[in-house]
Amino acid sequence: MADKKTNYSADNITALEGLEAVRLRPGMYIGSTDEKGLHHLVYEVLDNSIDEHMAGYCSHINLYVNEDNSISVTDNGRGIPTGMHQKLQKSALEVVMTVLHAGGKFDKQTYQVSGGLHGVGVSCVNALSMHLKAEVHREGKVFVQEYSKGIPQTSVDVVGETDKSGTTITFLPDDSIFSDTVYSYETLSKRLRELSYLNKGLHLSITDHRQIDEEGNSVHETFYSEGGLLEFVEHIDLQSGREVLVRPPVHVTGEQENVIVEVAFQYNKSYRENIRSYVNNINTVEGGTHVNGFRRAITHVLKKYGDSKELFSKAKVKNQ
Ligand code: 0RA
Repeated sequence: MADKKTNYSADNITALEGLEAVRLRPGMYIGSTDEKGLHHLVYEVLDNSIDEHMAGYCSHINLYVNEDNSISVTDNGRGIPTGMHQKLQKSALEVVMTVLHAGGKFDKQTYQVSGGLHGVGVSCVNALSMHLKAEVHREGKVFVQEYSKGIPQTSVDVVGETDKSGTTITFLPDDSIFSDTVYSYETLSKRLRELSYLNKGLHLSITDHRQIDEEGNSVHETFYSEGGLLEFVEHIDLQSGREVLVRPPVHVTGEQENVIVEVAFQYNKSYRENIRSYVNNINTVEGGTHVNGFRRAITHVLKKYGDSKELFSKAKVKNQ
């Protein structure tokens, strides 16, 4: 058996190599290094907090765009574990933040998973940040660790006491990697609104410290949906001004083999269908078997009903 010391340094090298790979080919991990990739960093961090909501432990997630275009995401979940990771002999927090694919959760058996576009985890965000600070409130203590380009600059330090639990991640994207380092309020708030409909019962907020209103307050919005998808469908028709024919939207949900499926739809006076599909909070713009399945099912049901009532044969006679 190899001794502990050798293993420890070997693990360290692996972690560094992983982060170096991310910095060498960021596109492979976050899609691109343009404005899209820049925003993807935020979505990746949000994902971890949303997972915590899906697990039933987090009700509030706040996003802050700071004056220097750094981002803070806070949640009131259980907090990233800070205890010793037995195998790697370092704080679990450091493992989550620095080991590629360690991810937010150590076991992904839980069936609800909010996936980032590439689902690469917060360590990628860390690797691509000039500076990142993780602050965890857990078990009565406040833990902090700071990193630069993914490399720890401090140990996991206890900096105070707390009666709350949760995680705050603050990061400044590396301007030697990203062609654009200015966050778009519109893009971020649009995503938060969407996430609130996709995750009913979750309170989300955005605060932009770069934009101060007449009263001296930072621009701020909150998003919350009690009805989830049903309200999303109502919102989409309301926003586009399309006249709704049947209220409220049809809303169906079911679960099979640990896969939860939810559908909401309504008819309006337009002749164009407008389908939006998501898998694990991600907009599947090219559709997929989930969308095809829905189409088949609704066509089947309407045809069966129409046939049984002889609606189609009657309609045909009328048209001749
Ligand atoms: C692993 C295990 C547990 C929580 C988390 C990760 C966690 C990660 C993130 C990332 C952002 N916010 C987060 N909140 C929680 C559960 C540990 C336990 O049993 O208490």
